[in-house]
Amino acid sequence: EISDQEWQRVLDIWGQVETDLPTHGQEVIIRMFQSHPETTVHFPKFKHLKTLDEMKSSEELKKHGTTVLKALGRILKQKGQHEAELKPLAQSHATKHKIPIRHLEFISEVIVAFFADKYSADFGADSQAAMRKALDMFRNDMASKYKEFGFQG
Ligand code: HKL
Ligand code: NA
Repeated sequence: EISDQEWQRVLDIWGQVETDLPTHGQEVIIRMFQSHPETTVHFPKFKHLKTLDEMKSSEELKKHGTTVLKALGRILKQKGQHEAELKPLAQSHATKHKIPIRHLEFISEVIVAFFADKYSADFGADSQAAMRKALDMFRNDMASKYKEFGFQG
């Protein structure tokens, strides 16, 4: 159960993230690739990006990061009432991209750690805990939907 105050904390930090989605999105994807290199297997289109500089220079990577954060923001703003937003996302990640739940856990960890680094003053322990709860809920609901689509994740 996520309280109104916890959702408020989540959406407060999201307001800051939304001031520059491309930069935040790029950083999330790059940190995920670097801390969990096995996540790169899902992206043949980024296979040519070997170095950090190459990743940073890729407009396509930045664009992908932007759309991911846009989609995540749309979901978080539903404050748990996200069935309509989640279903098509779960379907594509289960049946088309075949993304293990474990990898959703990686990106969740990366998001919390990155925001904690970047917004140390405005994203303290309570806000981090609230964001973790929201991302846990997102992931649990993705996992249930995965099963409906016949993917064990
Ligand atoms: N993706 C998300 C969100 C996530 C924070 C969790 C999210 C939100 N995705 O070709 C595509 C691939 C996508 C998308 C198009 C692809 C490969 C892929 N995604 C991989 C992943 C991984 C594996 C590292 C993880 C952890 C992850 C997590 C949102 Fe993800 N993704 C898309 C999207 C949207 C922007 C698109 C799909 C659009 C869609 O499904 O429309 C019905
Ligand atoms: Na994309």
